[in-house]
Amino acid sequence: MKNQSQNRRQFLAKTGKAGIALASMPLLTKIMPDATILGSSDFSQQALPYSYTALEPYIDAMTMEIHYTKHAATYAKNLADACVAEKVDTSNTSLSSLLNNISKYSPKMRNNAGGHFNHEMFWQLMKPAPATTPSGVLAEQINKTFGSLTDFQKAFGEAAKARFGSGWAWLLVKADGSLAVSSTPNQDNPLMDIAEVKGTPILGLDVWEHAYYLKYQNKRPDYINAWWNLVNWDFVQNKYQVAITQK
Ligand code: MN3
Repeated sequence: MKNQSQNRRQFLAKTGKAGIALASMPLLTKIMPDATILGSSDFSQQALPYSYTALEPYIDAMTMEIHYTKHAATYAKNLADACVAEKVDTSNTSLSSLLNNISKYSPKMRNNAGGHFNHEMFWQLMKPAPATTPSGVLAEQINKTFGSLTDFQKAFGEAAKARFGSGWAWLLVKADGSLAVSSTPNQDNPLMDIAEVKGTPILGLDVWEHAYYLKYQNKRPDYINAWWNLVNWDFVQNKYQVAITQK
């Protein structure tokens, strides 16, 4: 009898915890089980750090919802499929090391590993307005490399505007620790061994039409200018610190 009642208490404790865990799960993960089937968080879609409306008026709620639940979720799902097909052990491989060796894999892996990495970073490097500015060593390095924050934004904006078709603009830390601006086509990024300019991305802007067309239509430059109001410079600063520490 004692054992039975202990078992019952343990059962209740366990299911009680499970109930709480389920209740506190973000709604988005609940409706997209496919995106979370992989063990390592690097490989699965994480919850958005804010609501779909949080970035308005610069990025509208419908764009955010479609971008996150359709486009980005599909990259995560296709990445999972590619990892199974190409025998990548996701419990034992980091996404960045996969990207470093992407030339050894299929175009499907390249497009979706890049797409997943890029979007996971993109959600985090934005935050609701008001706009902030970089500080500390990152601010110093931006001034040293580009002249000023405005000059950096101009160079980055040019890279974003000049990218023909779909792609990304980047601020990255190169192997020698210096900063550079680049752009990549499609879902490529500077971590890939096939990238023209290689390094660790610390800021990236999605210039695929799906990222801005509902609100800005053909006016990509207006989207780029508005986006500076959303950059989470604390996140970029942290990425920078980690990147230069690892050099
Ligand atoms: Mn996108």
